[in-house]
Amino acid sequence: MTKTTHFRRRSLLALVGLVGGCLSAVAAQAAEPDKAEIDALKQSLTKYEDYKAAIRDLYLSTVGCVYYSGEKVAGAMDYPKGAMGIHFVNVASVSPTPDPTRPNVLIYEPVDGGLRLVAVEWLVPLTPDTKQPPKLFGQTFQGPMEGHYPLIPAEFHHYDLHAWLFKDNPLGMFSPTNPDVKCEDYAFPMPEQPTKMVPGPM
Ligand SMILES: [Cu+2]
Repeated sequence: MTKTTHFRRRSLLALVGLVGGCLSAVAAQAAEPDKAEIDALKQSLTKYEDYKAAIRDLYLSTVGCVYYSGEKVAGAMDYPKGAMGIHFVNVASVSPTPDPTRPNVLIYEPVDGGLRLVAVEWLVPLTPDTKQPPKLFGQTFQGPMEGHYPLIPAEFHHYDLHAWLFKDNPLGMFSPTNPDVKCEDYAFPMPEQPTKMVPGPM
């Protein structure tokens, strides 16, 4: 091979690498949530750092601190080892069209005898009119799945999306479980089996 062809090949490879890099940057951007939107949402929810404010707005505690062993079960959700924490659910706000400014669930972690706001969650019921999984912040909801028994009836077939707005999650902001959330040292730890999936829209 002459020096020139060698050089050309290298520049071509570099160019291909550059184009590839740009394309993957675009793809990553599509899935990346809008930071300003997330910041505004966090800001609007900081009042719920006081769980009593959440209760006054009818986000009601489901008491158990939910966590998963990371066990893989066929036909069930793939929940990495970690906790979801204590869900405070505003049932009346649940609708087929999720409101990005109003999550249906506030999630608390038991810390030093108190409750620390760590995450929020949207629940979207699966209905005969469901055409596709809902999306918020560029994220596709997980599911459809049964309700998270025993704290939610199994018959509540739904999609859901978690967002760890108030505590870092090494698995990512939208991972369902957070390995850094602990349910030990709390009166009502609630180990759960990964939730069963159900057939989606036909
Ligand atoms: Cu949850």
